[in-house]
Amino acid sequence: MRTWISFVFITIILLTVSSQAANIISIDSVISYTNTIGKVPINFTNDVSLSGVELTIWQSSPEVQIDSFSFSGGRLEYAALKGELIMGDTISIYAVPFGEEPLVAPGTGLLGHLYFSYSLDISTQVLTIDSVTVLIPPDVVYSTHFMEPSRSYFTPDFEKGYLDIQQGFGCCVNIRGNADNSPEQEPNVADIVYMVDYLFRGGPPPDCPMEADVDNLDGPGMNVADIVFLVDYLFRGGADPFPCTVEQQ
Ligand SMILES: [Ca+2]
Ligand SMILES: [Ca+2]
Repeated sequence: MRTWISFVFITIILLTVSSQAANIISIDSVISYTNTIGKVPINFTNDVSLSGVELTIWQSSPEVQIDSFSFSGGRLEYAALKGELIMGDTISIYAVPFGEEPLVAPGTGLLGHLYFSYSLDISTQVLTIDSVTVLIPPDVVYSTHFMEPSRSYFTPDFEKGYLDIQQGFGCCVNIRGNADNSPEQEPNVADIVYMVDYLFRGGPPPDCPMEADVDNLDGPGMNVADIVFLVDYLFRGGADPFPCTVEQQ
């Protein structure tokens, strides 16, 4: 009897899970830092062919701005007719294959990435990203729908997400080592040259002292040990530079 009840219970759970997974848009929950931007993946699953996707979501923090949405690398990147409309704390995203473009075949994967911006001195916080319906009188509605080729549409399941903004430290971004403050952030040989110039040839100091303190020792300044550490990392398979999220020693 107990086995039979367990079987029914598990079957109900499996049916529930599979029906939830059939048509769903889900917002990932990710961590970002006060000294970086926020980048949140949005995924969707559809079990029927779609002729369009519309998603309207809202974020909860007055200190955070929705910066943009990118379809790059996503399942609807190919659609020519797509875009986003930002309305304060809300964004509506749409993609509609048209002309000779194929419909969105059943499947699962990335819709795109939502980008958030905020000031360096933002307080640490967790913001909610949830679906919303926006009515603009007299007759415009932004909502969340999957469109079918028959021109009918339906509301998929939705899974909200969170952006957890944690404390970063100062000017440093990602891992340390970008001593010359170049836009690509990843350390390379130009940063070694910059550090050598500074220490031994009267060159300018790093804009961000933490970027040059790659070994997180004897900071906040830098010394030759930081250069050796970065050379080891780039050319000898050495350890990664310390992340910017570890407070300087
Ligand atoms: Ca650099
Ligand atoms: Ca150091």
